[in-house]
Amino acid sequence: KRIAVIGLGYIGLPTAVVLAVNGHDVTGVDVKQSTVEAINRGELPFVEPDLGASLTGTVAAGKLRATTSTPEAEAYIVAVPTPFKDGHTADLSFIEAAAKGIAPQLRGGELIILESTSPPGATQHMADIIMDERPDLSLGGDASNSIHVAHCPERVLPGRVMIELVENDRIVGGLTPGAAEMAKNLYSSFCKADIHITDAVTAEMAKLVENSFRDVNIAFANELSVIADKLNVDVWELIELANHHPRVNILQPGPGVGGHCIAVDPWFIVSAMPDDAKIIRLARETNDSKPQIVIDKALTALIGVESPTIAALGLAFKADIDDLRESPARDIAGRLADAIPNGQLLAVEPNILELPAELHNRKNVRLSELEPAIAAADLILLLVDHEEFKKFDTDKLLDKKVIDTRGAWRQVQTNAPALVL
Ligand code: SAJ
Repeated sequence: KRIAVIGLGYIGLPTAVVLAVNGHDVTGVDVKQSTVEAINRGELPFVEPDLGASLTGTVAAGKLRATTSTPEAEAYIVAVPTPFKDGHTADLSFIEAAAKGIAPQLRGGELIILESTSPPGATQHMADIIMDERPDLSLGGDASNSIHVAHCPERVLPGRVMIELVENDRIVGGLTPGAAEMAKNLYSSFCKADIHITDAVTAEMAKLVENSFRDVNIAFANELSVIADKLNVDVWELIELANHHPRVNILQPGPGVGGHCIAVDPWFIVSAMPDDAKIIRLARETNDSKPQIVIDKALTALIGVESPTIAALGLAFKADIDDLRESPARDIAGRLADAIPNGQLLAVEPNILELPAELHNRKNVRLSELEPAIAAADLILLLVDHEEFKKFDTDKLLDKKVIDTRGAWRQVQTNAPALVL
């Protein structure tokens, strides 16, 4: 099939490559000239394991090319960003722009799939825009001027995209049953797992609900951590014990929830249904309040220390990755540094070579190795449970103040009792 993939980011580009590897004739479309040029040279514009070689191969074989304008195709896959605008509402302008680019190319018979994570109703909205531009077409049905629109959310984990694109189950929601069938056929050309068919709004909600489920469950653990702290109870022991019950499975508390999915997607439900999505909203607020709780705890531990040194261990949004986007650890490090103008913050992040600009530009923040940071610190604040930190010899912490937000060092018995949060 001739397929156009609109948006060549961390979902669109791997999808374009996988389609090309599986024999389709693929054109990638992106507004960014430098991305288009890199792809046409067979080069990856970002890091993703196993993607580079397939990209180079499919470009060299003439199965994949990139351009800045939408071509004629039999199927279109829209994988553009849906950021926030005005607080926590989804900005659909990139989807709208993609729809306006596709509309003039249509002749009837085409399949248009929205992959971007979207609030309920976005697929219909995209179809409405196309139909406004092209009143000569009809939505669904068997006529020769019919177009077919579906939603197929991505659910891959960055770092494992090339594996999960092939191995994860997919959900395909059609605006019409015919559109869902057509989308299922297209995805089954590369997806080896089950493809489940539903309507478009259910598919939109499925993606948002998966991430909200995780967010709500992490919020429960984070709330427990605050309650347990006040009761002088070790929250990790508490959760471990409760989880021995056959129907209980509590997640892990931490310094907050980061990344660009779990901390974002629940808001799309809340802003669509503000009066009804009460638990989902409270979970978001609970998780977002955790960085300030960690900061307060750290500053309390440092009362009386004239010019304190804090070792902040980890800046990434979760363990063993280099991704600092929407990271609570990074947020905490910056705000803590501001709160100790006479002190210094030694940031330890083994997965990066230099600090992000906003930390680098603060005079009292430095990137440090683990051992010297711990030796110099008045307070050790463990923010991410990276492997390096977990295997650190905790005997070296015995006379230190420690706040372990991840429960990685639960066994530490320090003279100044560990402040476990
Ligand atoms: N976290 C906790 N406690 C836990 C688990 C996670 O505090 O018990 C924190 C992490 O430290 C991190 C955040 O939550 O800051 C999110 O991490 P994650 O590993 O739960 O998820 P992501 O954001 O890397 O990827 C998620 C995945 N969704 C689900 O597991 C339901 C992934 O499958 C999705 O494809 C991805 O979001 C996405 O693109 O939506």
